[in-house]
Amino acid sequence: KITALPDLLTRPKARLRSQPPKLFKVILLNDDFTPRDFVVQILRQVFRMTESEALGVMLTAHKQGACVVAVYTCEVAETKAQAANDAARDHGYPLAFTTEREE
Ligand code: NFA
Repeated sequence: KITALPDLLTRPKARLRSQPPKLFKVILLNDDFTPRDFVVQILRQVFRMTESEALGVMLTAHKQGACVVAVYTCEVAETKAQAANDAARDHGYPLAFTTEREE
């Protein structure tokens, strides 16, 4: 029985310690048109937030102009931002999420 295959062969997602994944922030941008409840709904559905977490992020973006929603690996950040932007467009709202490399 083989017991000593390297991680990279037995676990496709394993990474060398010397190459941690690059992280990306998903950022929620304020606008004057998207209803607050819709923003909260998207944050809950796409970013799996609780009601109070979503309310806090929505209100911070509303007051400050933008708010970091969460930090993910590149592919997850891009996919979630795209899903949220698509849902907003489907409903005719200008709501926008962007991604930014985490330093
Ligand atoms: N500013 C929007 C409003 O007053 C709510 C909103 C918050 C939109 C956060 C986008 C992001 N209806």
